[in-house]
Amino acid sequence: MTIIRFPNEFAWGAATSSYQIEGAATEDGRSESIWDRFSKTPGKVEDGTNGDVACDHYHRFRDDVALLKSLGIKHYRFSVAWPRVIPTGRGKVNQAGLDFYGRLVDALLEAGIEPYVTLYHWDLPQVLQDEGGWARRPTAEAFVDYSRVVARALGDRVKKWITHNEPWCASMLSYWEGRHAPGLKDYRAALAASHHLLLSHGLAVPVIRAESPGSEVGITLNLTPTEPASPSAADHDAARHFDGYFNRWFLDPLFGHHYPADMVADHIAAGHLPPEGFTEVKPGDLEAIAAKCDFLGINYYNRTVMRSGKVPEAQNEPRTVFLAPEKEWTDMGWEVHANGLRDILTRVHLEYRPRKIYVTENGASYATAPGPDGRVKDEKRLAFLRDHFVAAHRAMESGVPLAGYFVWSLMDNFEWDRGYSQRFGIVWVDYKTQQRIPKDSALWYRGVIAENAVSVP
Ligand code: IFM
Repeated sequence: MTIIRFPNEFAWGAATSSYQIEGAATEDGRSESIWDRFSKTPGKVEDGTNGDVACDHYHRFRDDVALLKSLGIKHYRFSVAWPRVIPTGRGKVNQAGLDFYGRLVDALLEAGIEPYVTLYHWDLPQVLQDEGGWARRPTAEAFVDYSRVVARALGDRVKKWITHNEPWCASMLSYWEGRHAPGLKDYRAALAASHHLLLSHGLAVPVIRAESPGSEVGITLNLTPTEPASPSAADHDAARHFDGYFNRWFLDPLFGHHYPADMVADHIAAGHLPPEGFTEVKPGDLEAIAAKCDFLGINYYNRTVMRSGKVPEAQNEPRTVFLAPEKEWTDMGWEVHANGLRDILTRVHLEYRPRKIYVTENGASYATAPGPDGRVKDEKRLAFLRDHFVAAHRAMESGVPLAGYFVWSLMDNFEWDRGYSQRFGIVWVDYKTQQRIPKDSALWYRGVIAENAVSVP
């Protein structure tokens, strides 16, 4: 056994998001979000389900806080639902909705758990989508006002803020690939959405700091190390393009480097942008987006290996291939590749130099259910997490300023277009009874946190 120790102040946590766990979709004045609309549109969610009830966390949050405490988890990342706080998108605040988060934060603090609040994890009020959503600039302005309201209400107690979760998903996956709400397939709109998401982040950073003195503010990106499937020039170019589409399109402007020129050229050539370029970008926008943050959140799930050539069924022109055999894929069909975490952390550190990094999500979907003894023996998830913790530690050894790690997810929940068919939780949720059962991975994680170390056979 090798024992790998983490720094004393390392933040071990777990993460969730509002639409995926809260339920209570119409309670206390919450309005419709784009995910309510999308999930209730036939054919959009694999198993035809939605987040109306989900894990019923809205009613059971005190038990869930007790669960976190019993697992020794001292850092908890959750998101605030915009349609609860400002049901009309902008304007009047719904105090009942806001109060829910005040109660949650108080319960966490009382249990000795630090809250990390994500302001936007995809549940845009539908009323704003009706105006064009993130494809339109006024949504960015509305986000800044909403951020001010939440930071003002919680900012005395919350000291870690994440503006957005995975803007790639909120733009490209949602407006171009059409797989997430609002389900559009319009590249121009996706590019506009990406810009307005980033702009809203940059404009919100100083507002949050002003409302929540002494707090740390950052943004979370989902990143994937990208490599060519072969040494051919065509595969290299496919990898360059995908890296630009997924990683650099967001990293570069956030760290003051403008949108990547090769990608702007590709988009103009493909007709996704007009010959004049990215006209949504107005004077001052890039300076705003590059607002200095206290940390960068990175969500890592898998690497991407690119093979050139168009695939008719994919929106995404070049083909993504997995090099590992199928037995090393999770139930999502994602390859297990722990070293990719070390690679992406090291790359971001060397190329962009964020002050501090958190892994704000990492985890795996495996369906492992309770056995006759009620125990959930999710060995694959445990091994997945262990190997990724080790990969993160290797990155720290080479200088990456990694401050914490949030397992995705605290509990099984609504996995977007895959519905309840995918289980990412370290805690099993029985959706009929709402019973929670910590899986073996959760019990093992409790030991990791207690020891602040990972034992590797
Ligand atoms: O469930 C999602 C989460 O909402 C955002 N990051 C990826 C997870 C797994 O797909």
